Formats: sequence, C-alpha cells, structure tokens
Amino acid sequence: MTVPILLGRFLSPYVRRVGVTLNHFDIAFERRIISAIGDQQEREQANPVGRVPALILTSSETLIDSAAILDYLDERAGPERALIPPKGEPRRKTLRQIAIATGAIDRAMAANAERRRPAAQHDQERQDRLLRQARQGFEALERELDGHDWFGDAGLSQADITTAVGVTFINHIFPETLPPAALPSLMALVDRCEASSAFQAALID
Ligand SMILES: N[C@@H](CCC(=O)N[C@@H](CS)C(=O)NCC(=O)O)C(=O)O
Repeated sequence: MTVPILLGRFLSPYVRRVGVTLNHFDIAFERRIISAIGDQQEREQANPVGRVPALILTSSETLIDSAAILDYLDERAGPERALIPPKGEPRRKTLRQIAIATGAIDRAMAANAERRRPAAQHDQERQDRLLRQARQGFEALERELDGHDWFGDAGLSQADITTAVGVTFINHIFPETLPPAALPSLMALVDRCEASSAFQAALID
C-alpha cells in the first residue's frame, strides 16, 4: 500500500474530521467505506471495540480513535502547521473547544439512537434532553467565537474543523435543531469551512 487508508464513512463526524484534516495537510489517502452499523467484522479487525475511524498507515500500523489519529497528523505536519497549539493557554483553550464540539456531537448521536428505538422503549424526554445539550454546546461555541473568523488567534485550528463538521452533522440528522439566526458566527464559520477544498473533498456520503 502506498498511501494510508481511512476506514469509515464521512457521515460519521469523527471519520470526517480526520478526512478533512488529511486533506488540509495535503496527505493523499484512500478510503474504505465501511459502515458504522454494518461491516462489524472489518471494524473489529481494525479496532477491537468496533468503532471507526481507523487509519491504516503504509507501515501497516493501525491508528484508532479520531483524537489519536489527529494527534499523529499534527505531529507529522510539524509544530508550525499543527492544528492544535503545542502548549500553554492556547492549547488548553483549543482542547476545551474541541471537547465541547465532540460532546455536542456525542449528544446528537445518542439522540439519534434514542429516536431509532422501538416505540415501546422510546424515551422522548431523553431525546429532547440530549438534543438540548447538543444545542447548548454549540451555543457555547457561538459565544466563544463571538464574531471572530476562527476560534484561535492563529487562524484555522482543529476546533474550527471539529465544530464545522459537528454542525453540518447535526443539521444533517436533526435539521432545525440549530437556528441559524441565533448562531451567526458559527454559521459563518461553517460556510467558510464547508466551501474550502479540504471540506469539499470530504463531503458526507
Ligand atoms: N471517540 C471515538 C468515537 C468514534 C465513534 O463513535 N464512531 C462511531 C461512528 S461516528 C462508530 O464507529 N459507531 C459504531 C459502533 O459504535 O458500533 C473517535 O473519536 O474516533
């Protein structure tokens, strides 16, 4: 194999943030579109707990979990181009923003799983609470962005990528959860990111 292989669909925001980051760093890769629901055997071969994304390197080493894969990609890109600042307050701030974005993504995913439960077991209150928490996460990120183009002072960071991927995901699975008029900075960030070549080359499939 001459290029790394990314396992998973871009419908998964965790797979997609890795795909966008690979594109951003101009790292060529192949993708094996395995489903997060089916394809259990292939998922478990790459990751014992059966989750995507996984990135199979040309050395055959397999990286699992998007945060660990992004850490590898930052290291490979070098400190000047890394998308998470190397230390201090800027690093803590970016990691906090990413944690809010991934937390909101997890809440939206859990709400989606709740929605799919058979009617007899479905808990609408739980689904509403999970979606409210997802929305609260993005509202907090709107306040952090506060009219700026990017979360950090140094331009695009992983907080921008993960947030944009997260907003697009929730708009895809639960349209109308995030009212654009109440989240102007966030929506402008999403539009800017989604128009970029790194995002366009990793559209939801
Ligand atoms: N913390 C993990 C989360 C990955 C994750 O939740 N992947 C989902 C798809 S978005 C998955 O593989 N789900 C299949 C399953 O849980 O069986 C990461 O960042 O990679």
